Amino acid sequence: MTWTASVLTLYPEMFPGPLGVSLAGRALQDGLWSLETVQIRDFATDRHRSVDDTPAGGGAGMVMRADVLAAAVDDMLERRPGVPMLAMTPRGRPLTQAMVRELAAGPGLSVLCGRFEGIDERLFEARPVVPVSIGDYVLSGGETAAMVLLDACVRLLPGVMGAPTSGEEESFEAGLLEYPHYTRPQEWEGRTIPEVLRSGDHAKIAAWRKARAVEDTRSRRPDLMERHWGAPRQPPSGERQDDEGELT
Ligand code: 6GU
Repeated sequence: MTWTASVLTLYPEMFPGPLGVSLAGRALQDGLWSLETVQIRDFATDRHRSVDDTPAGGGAGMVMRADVLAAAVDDMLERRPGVPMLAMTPRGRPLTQAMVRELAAGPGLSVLCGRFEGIDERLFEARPVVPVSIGDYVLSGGETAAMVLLDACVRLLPGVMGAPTSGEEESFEAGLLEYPHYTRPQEWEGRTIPEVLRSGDHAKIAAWRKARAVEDTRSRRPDLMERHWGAPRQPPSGERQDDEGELT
């Protein structure tokens, strides 16, 4: 069976969006995966087809109703038994490459896209829906987050990526950021490519790449360093200035 993504959303017209072009889009056309969208509003039961209501306890915005979402989720669980059901929300557990690998290895996934201020918490208590976040910032809705998740999964599906090995060395697969890349021209604006990369000595190149991966992970992502290596949170000597703090 084809790996299939079912997206529950109030904005089905956002899909496939960026998933319809390039690598994922070609794979979609080639039938290497499939995508369906479900309009959550179709599961509303009242005259106005409402899917949200004011937050209990007061506050800004609206909250997605548990009853309407549960009806949509139940329909999906019935139609696609055994397929993981996720919900994109900034309150979710952080998406990791390990989760992506696991999802890509399965039959596909169902993903509920949060909107408004959030989702009635009782949905997560009453249904097997796993809340997932793509990072510590707030999006206007879960749809773009679902696209991120699906992109990450689809590129791992058999036959999707050009070179089947290119997933093995990349960022996070070893718990580290990937080493830096270079290509021609050999000299650009007075900057040259590290000499070792032109040496043809594959063992030396591998050692250099590993060292750079460790160095860059230590300086940019001390959290990864700590998680995977148990390393102390301290800057290495000779840390590069441009890796500090601000994005610019
Ligand atoms: Cl999954 N949804 C929304 N709305 N914002 C997010 C997010 C998800 N992950 C990070 N920010």
